[in-house]
Amino acid sequence: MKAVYSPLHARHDGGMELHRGELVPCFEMPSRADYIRDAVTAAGHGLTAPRDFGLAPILALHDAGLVEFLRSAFDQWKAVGKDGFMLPSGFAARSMRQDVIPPGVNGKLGYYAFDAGTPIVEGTWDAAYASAQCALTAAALVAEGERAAYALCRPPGHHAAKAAYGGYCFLNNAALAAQYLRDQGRATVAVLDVDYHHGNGTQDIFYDRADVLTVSVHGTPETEYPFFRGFADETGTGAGVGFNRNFPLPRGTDWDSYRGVLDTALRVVADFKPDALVIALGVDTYENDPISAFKLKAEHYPLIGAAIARLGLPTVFTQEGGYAVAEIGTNVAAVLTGFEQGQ
Ligand code: FKS
Ligand code: ZN
Repeated sequence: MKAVYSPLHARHDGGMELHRGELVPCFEMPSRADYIRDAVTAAGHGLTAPRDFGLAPILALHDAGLVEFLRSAFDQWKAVGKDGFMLPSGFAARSMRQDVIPPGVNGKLGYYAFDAGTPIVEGTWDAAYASAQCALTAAALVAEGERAAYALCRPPGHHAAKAAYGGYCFLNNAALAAQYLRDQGRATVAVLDVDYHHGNGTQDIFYDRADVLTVSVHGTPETEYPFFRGFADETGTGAGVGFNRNFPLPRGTDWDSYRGVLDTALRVVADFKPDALVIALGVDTYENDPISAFKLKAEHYPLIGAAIARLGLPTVFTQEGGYAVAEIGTNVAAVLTGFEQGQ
């Protein structure tokens, strides 16, 4: 399948993130995309550049204030004499006002961010915008008749909510792909998120809608990031009740326990009878991932791809997480190859 890739991803090189009480070099680093690009190319998936769909699809899903902040954040940072990378130092948590958007850049950081692990640098907007265009382009390829397409999105997207960014994510690439397919006449679309972390942003964006089913299989928020979303009792609101499903799993989950839950999640998707599918593809479920705690092995990624293919749906893959950098490319390529061989 075609792999949509932009070298602009490299403009986002975050520097340091706050991780378990320490500032450490970002796990979400540019070389991730280089490894993936090389491995998917070697596996025979031809690279293609993104088209430019502009800001309209982004503004259709994300709050205009968030988008404007992401666009201008680093300029505001420079205007107060700063350089390097931006992290928030105070959040609009319980007891704090949500209805006042702070005028200053440090206040805005804490207003729009939900963690201190997602630095913004000078090139972040360019990279996030290009990443979103990669997802939209992959969706367009599928809308135009390809069975499947892969968007090599970096930065990732599934934590980015309507009006908040975090978890290394700024714009929700998977949600943009799903909405694009809706806009091209697919009446119903499912998003299945197999990243190690709960896809809280995608859930947020579609939480009150019945036309886009969101399903996520992930490390339990009892112990895992993003901690405050991803529980099984989050099933949707209003018209969306029943159209969000979460499958939290404990640390240490291996393939034998994972496969049955993946099958259940795939059955939920199949029962919805969607016209198209978006897979939020993280390979941080891998046993050697430095920030995650599942125990999947390289041999399991083709099986995931084949199981997804058996749904028989037009499918867009968006790249999400995976931090065992040297193995990330082969694991991603294995999913895509498994999909093609399993279809
Ligand atoms: C800060 C605390 C924990 C956040 C983990 C983010 C995981 C991101 C991801 C994505 F797909 F979005 F990239 N870090 N150090 O893997 O879900
Ligand atoms: Zn993840």
